[in-house]
Amino acid sequence: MKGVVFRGLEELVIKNQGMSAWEALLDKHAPQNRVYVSAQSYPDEELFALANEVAEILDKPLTDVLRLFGEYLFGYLTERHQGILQQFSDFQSLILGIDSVIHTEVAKLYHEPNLPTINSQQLEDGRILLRYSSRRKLCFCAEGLIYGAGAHYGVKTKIEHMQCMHDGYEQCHLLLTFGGN
Ligand code: MNH
Ligand code: ZN
Repeated sequence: MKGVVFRGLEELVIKNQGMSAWEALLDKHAPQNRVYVSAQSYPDEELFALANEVAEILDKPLTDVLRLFGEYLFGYLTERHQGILQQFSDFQSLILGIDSVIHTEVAKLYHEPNLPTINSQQLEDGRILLRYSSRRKLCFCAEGLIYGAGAHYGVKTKIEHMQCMHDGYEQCHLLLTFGGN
């Protein structure tokens, strides 16, 4: 996972729990003197260990923590890549462009990123079936990113996790229903 993702988590933890909480997390789950550089890659296990401990501290399910993190991450990433966000005029076109535009752009900007495969299919206006697959099974983080995008455009979004890799399926199916402002 790229450092930019760790830095998003770092910012979120420091905002909510303070610097010393973050340092304690690093002490426990990262090598000594770890500094996350956005463009560099770090072990996925390190992110999972950090997220797991945050879940324990907050006494919340890991899924909730990943969803909250994803929601925050959307703003964090788009602030740092404004050119990417500018290509979309609304929520629907952004969701339809995650794979073909956003992650294609990411693949040009970052050296060997580990990206999920996402296929967004419009069913009708206001409904998209999003198929997600990744070795990292970060579908709850994907949910959060989608909520973050909805918040950005002021669009109310409902996500139904119809099937999930965590239940043994090859891909997750997220049914998005959205509309209104
Ligand atoms: Mn995107 C990683 C989903 C928008 C840049 N993205 C991930 C991951 C998920 C994901 C899930 C975690 C890796 C995995 O599952 O294997 N991303 C989304 C979704 C949206 C999205 C559902 C929109 C909604 N992503 C964006 C935007 C940007 C971006 C917008 C940048 C402007 N994503 C990234 C980067 C990574 C990533 C960078 C990290 C890649 C890596 O660590 O190698
Ligand atoms: Zn899932």
